[in-house]
Amino acid sequence: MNSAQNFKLQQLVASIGDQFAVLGDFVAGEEIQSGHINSTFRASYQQASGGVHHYILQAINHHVFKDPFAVMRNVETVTRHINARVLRMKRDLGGQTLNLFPARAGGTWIEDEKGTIWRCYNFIEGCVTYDIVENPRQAYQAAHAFGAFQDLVSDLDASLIVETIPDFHDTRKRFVRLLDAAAADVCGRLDSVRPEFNFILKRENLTGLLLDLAANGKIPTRVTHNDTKINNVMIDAATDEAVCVIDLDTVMPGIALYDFGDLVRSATNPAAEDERDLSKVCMHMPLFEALVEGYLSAAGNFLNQTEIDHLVHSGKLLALELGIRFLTDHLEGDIYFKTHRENHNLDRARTQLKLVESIEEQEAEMQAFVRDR
Ligand code: ADP
Ligand code: GN1
Ligand code: MG
Repeated sequence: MNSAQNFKLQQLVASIGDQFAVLGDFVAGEEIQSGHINSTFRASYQQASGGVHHYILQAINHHVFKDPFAVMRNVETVTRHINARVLRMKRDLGGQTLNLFPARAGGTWIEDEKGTIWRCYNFIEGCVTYDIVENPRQAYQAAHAFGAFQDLVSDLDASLIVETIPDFHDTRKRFVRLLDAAAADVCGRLDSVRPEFNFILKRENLTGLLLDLAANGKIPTRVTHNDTKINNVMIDAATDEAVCVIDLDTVMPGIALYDFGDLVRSATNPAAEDERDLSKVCMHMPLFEALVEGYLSAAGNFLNQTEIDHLVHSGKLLALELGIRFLTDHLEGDIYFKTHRENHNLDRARTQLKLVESIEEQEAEMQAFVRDR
């Protein structure tokens, strides 16, 4: 970044931060690059008493979230519920929870001159997010945290939550949208992605299994997180303990298995989500085992047997679903996920499909681990 760009960034962060009830004098702002959807900044403020306070300032992506006000109402409901429950339980879940800071003009958000909605969160201190899990302890901790999150919101009145992205995990509809994108082929990219496209076509039968089980009442609808990617949980930098689940924009009624499946696809792969060398991409068994143990240690007492029987399937399904979504975005001209290089969504789609393949190869072993544990 050159100095003119940095000057603009500092001005932007300071002017947004100014509109929230933050304490101290603005020192610096920096953009946080992880995350494919919102624009996220860390703002630092010097305190009169010495020391520096950090805050998160985040612009909601209104191309993805068509009703950002509904997103904010959901986030208010969910954070209030979680904070009340954590307080009631008199249990310190790692000491930090996510809180919205009020805007000086009232409410929990501000609107900038372009009509973008911004919010301010407490910065979860001493923690980091990982795009790639480094060891089984982190996987165990992350899965435990998302299981505990599902437990915390299990008594939240689902009618208070707006479905901010309808059919978010409806893999069958995601599949149909891919077919539509391929038929339209607006960027003329279909011919160059035939192997990936055909790989997905062959697996159409996977897309409806959980939807059918839910429709038949075999698995319940719960309030779930719906975006349990490994970098959506803050992990203590010193102890590797999961401290706080973040990115609450997609908390909606859903299926618990989607949360577990998203963990499998994002936390068992020792390579990056956009790794170009596919020989590095695989489902790593020790990480899967840690996820199962961590998740069931928090969620095992409320999941039913059908849910437990489909833990492995959920990993395969979510990798396929993300493969479908990234390939669709590639065909549609990169209009949904943030991209940083040419063919970025295609590279991401390829890693997800490689993961599907890797899970297929190890499915029997994974299933045996869940059964015999
Ligand atoms: P996106 O929807 O774009 O993924 P996130 O809410 O996940 O946005 O935020 C992006 C990144 O910003 C996270 O992966 C994390 O590294 C960082 N982040 C977000 N909220 C906080 C917070 N309250 N404290 C510290 N870091 C945060
Ligand atoms: C997005 O916002 P982020 O980066 O945590 C996406 C998820 C995908 C993920 C893939 C609202 O998550 O659904 O699984 O990218 N979020 C939304 O990396 O679409
Ligand atoms: Mg995120």
